[in-house]
Amino acid sequence: MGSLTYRTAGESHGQALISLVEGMPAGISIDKAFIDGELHRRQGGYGRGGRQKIESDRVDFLSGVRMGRSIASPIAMLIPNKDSRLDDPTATPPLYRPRPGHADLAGSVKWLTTDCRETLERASARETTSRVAAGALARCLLREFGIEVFGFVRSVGPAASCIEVTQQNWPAVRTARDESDLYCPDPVASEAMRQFINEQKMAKDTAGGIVEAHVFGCPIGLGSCMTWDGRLDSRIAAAVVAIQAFKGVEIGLGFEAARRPGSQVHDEIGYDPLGKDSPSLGFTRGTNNAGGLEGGMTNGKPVVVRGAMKPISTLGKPLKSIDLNTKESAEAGWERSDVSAITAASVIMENVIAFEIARALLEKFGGDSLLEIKANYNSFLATARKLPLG
Ligand code: EPS
Repeated sequence: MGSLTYRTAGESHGQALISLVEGMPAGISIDKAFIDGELHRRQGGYGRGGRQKIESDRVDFLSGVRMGRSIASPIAMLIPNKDSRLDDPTATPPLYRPRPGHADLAGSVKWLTTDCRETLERASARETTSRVAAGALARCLLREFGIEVFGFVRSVGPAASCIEVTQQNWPAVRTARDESDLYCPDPVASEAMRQFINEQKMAKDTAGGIVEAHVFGCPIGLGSCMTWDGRLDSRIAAAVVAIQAFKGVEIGLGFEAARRPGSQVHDEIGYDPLGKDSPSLGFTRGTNNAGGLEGGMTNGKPVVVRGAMKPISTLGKPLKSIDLNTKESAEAGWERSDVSAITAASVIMENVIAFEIARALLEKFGGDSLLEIKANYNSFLATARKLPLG
């Protein structure tokens, strides 16, 4: 059995988006309603553009799932594009004026064309539909082990929420998030975010922000400090920065840790025998500044990640650019777009992190079927609970 991986295919206005997941073990109950629900959430939220009124993203399983369960073969998911018009040159005209911030300029030079459309169709964040499908599929596996992922919008421009998310309060916080069209559980901050987005819309400008995700229920020891690419923090960081328009990632305290002395950063260790049957085996930490990861491995505390998304690069009031054919100064091109896609970003980040956690879980406890993996998982925890081994 190989490791859990996924690939995506599809252009923004091509026929469809595809997500191909390999390495999913047999016997996982596939919750299509949950996957479609995550796709629906990705499409929603305040500040999105006209495209989301056209599409109603849902997966069709082409392979790998039989009667609602995985059968270990590659799982191909198809999400059709209703706004499919890539082969019609009048409906998808060439774009010669690259948008600052987008892939347009670098891609056009790289692929030796002056038509930015050839790059932008694939660079578009529409592709994140496929990533959410893969991550939501991986969450069907994680749920079997009591691992849950929760993401929300922490800030938009200068409007930020100070809400604290804990192992105890997160289900209530999630309910509050689901009541907000800013995907932010804090109503006062949501209102400030809405205002900031409105201001940018009026000014024909765009807004970015910070999204945050928490993973609950990971056993100790996912990932590894033995190889650089086995470190789970590096894999999570790579998956997050690979999301369109993301420019930064923080784990736990993140950059703030660099400003504090060690005594105010590291999480003191204790032990509570009452917790010995939990995935954290009774080890307690006074704080979680490490964001659940030490030495590139889960330490039993929630994994906490933040990602910074820059503002959308298609501006209603375009920035200065050039015409790639004439090299003369010109305004950047305009395409239908969003004022802010920060709500979508929170859903995308949540799901790409889930995929990395699922991959690491299978690396540690892997087997061909859910039953085998559960046996490995339970046997590891039972042995770890007996430490020191005689
Ligand atoms: C998106 C679909 C796109 C854009 C947006 C995200 O659809 P269209 O180009 O047809 O309006 O709204 O893409 C970008 C922000 C981008 O830079 O390309 C989606 O489904 O998320």
